[in-house]
Amino acid sequence: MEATKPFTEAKECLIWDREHETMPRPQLEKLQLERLQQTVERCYDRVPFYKEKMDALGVRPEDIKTLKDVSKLPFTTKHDLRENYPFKMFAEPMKKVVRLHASSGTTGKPVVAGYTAKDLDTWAELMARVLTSGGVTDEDIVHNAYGYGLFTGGMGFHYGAERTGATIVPVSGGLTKRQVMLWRDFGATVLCSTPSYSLVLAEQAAEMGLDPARDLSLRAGFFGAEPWTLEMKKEIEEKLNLEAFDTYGLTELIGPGVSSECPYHNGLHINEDHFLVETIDPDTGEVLPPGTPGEMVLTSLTKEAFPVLRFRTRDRTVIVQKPCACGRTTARMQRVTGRTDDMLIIRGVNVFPSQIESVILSIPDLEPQYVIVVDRGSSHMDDFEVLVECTENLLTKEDAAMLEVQERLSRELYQVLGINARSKVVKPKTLQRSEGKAKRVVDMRDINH
Ligand code: DLL
Repeated sequence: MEATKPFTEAKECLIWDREHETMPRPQLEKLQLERLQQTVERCYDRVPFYKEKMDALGVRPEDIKTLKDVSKLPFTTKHDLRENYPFKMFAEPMKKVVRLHASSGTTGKPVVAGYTAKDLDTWAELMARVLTSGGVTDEDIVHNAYGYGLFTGGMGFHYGAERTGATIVPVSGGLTKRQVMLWRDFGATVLCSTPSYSLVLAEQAAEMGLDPARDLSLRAGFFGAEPWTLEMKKEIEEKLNLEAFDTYGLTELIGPGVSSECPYHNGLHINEDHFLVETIDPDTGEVLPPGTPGEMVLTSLTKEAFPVLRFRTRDRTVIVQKPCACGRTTARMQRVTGRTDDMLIIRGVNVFPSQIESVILSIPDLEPQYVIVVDRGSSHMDDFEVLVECTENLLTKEDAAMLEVQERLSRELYQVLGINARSKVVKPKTLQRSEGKAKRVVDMRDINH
């Protein structure tokens, strides 16, 4: 895990809910068990899907006597949630549901999340924890560029920031030039956005002749909703002159607010009093001991409208239970390196987009704007191409320089992946930008063949 120095050394680490975030473990586990038992009972009694699944496994709510007994419960998958679209997973009548959000599913039906008034209150509390763990107080101006709407990012950060007393600027994604003007004019100190959109904003600021260190007041950013490497983090911190905090969550569990980094940057603290975490082997479903890499599985412990048992996130991480120097006792997850279903199999080799991103960002003449295209060639061999933008600086050099960078990229991709990739260095600002989550992989194999 990375370890960098706390960003405000003079300031003690701020904690929003000291009682829960620093609770001694035995007490925390007791609270988790009570909440787990209540959640299982609620699911069994109110959600036919869970009753059927639990009956089929021969498990009843009263069988949950310890936290380990969670492994007796059935998993919930994205597929299960889609099958029960839109409201069949809800444990409360619609009369009690005061808000709906939905995942940004590009294929098929989205996953729909319902919230009671109490769920919204819990969520705002969790988001206040997230922002406070990055040093946000009522003196901050929070520029929120996460999309508002069905996506949970915008409203999640919005109500969390309000709860801390900070001034929230609800900009949402898009109209990039205007965003940069508002950054400067309002004196935003905190940015909330996807990592990829923060780079689009940085690019725009540079185009407008702004130097973040001189002209902007940003000092912290909360980035999540998509995988991003440590190299990407460094790039964002340098380009925007701020400290980047990794923040994680998902629609199925609540939205953002599941876990977030503290100033020690050694993993994301999981809000364990609200979410029970396990790691499993994605192939066998077997529960793995803490410290072992695997797929993260989450159970909601306090949700009323849309409780979820053992949700298979598909996100790959490692859970660490050691206490942290910030004072929190909650377990930490390492930054998510990718999803188990993001893995590309190219000519029989497993390739993770994050490996490619690391290689690109280790080459100084390349920008963090890239796209990976996989197709099936005429000989039925997978064709694999990586397109990356170069810096303006490289353009000023001779043509040979561009070719040299391209060759270096191909060589280093081969060293890391063990297969040949065609790499193509393109001019700056030619690849498509996104206002939310970036689309880095275009896999034509399923579409064309
Ligand atoms: O992305 C919620 C969110 C909004 C999180 C704003 C953080 C900030 P979904 O659209 O349901 O919810 O997508 C959830 O995004 O399963 C991960 O694969 C990925 N993801 C979320 N945060 C991170 C992160 C929101 N910090 C899916 N690092 C999750 C890596 C992340 N991947």
